[in-house]
Amino acid sequence: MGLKKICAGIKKYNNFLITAHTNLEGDALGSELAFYALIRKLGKQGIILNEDSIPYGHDFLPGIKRIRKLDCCSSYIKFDCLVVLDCADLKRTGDVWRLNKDSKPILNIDHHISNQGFGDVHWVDAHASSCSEMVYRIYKQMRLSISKPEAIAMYTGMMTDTGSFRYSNTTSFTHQAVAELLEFNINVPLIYRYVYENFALEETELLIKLLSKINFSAQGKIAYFKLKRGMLKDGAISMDLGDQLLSFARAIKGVEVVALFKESLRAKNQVRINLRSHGKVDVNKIAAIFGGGGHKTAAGCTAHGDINQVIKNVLASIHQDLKYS
Ligand SMILES: [Mn+2]
Repeated sequence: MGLKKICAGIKKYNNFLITAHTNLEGDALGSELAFYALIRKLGKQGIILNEDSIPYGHDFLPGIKRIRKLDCCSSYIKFDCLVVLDCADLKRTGDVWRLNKDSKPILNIDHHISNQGFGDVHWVDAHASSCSEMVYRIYKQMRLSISKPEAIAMYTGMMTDTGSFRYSNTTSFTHQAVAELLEFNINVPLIYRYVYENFALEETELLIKLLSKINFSAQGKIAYFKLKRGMLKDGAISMDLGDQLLSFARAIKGVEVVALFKESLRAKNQVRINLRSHGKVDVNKIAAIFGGGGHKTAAGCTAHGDINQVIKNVLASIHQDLKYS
């Protein structure tokens, strides 16, 4: 299955429920907004709905107010097709997938290598930089014109998932797409500032505190952070802050893999794990051992159990992989 089947699917239905993964970030939001604009250009209707609320710093995205958060009224939403963006599996939508009580057809558009192809029509391209880049390709395939709001949305998605066009998922196609989007006079420095240089002072203080708690293993090849629930009692750590910790650690000479272990604020004995790699270790495979997935150089999973035991188990798997890489 692929792009053409997705386009045929879009043409077939008229009322879309559009969603993406929990812990929203630039690519989830960017692909949702660009996809919504696309179906509107085709004269169709849709609603964007997510389990989580809009993350800090993303209010600049045109049309962001249109994005709704799951609540008790959500079960009354009528749709004839569920569109799942940027999700390796259906459960990554949180509880949004449960709204599909009547088993309406599902379109699955994603770039995670761990995506097994759920849904009635799926298009999974692990070589795409981002889900936003895939939505860009739908525009091209359907010969739809792009206007400034969706150009901003897709640019933000591509920028976010490529670490500002520096990770290995950045291709010449990504740059070609971005070159076209920049024709709309997008204010790049402003987007960058909103997304990356927008820390609240309290977050900065927390970041400094957390950075000082960095741990190393495997002769400095693994760097990791253990974030206990109490450390985050002043509100959840934002994805951005987690990203800062991961980015900082992966910039240290000799570090091959970075891991962030975070005790869940929602459920006891649940640990969220974020992994980054320079490529020697396939962190998608490591995450898969613990029921998660993602990309070769960026992946995540949720493990159950005591955080110290979880750290021990995950580090053992990474050690094993380092030995053979
Ligand atoms: Mn993505």
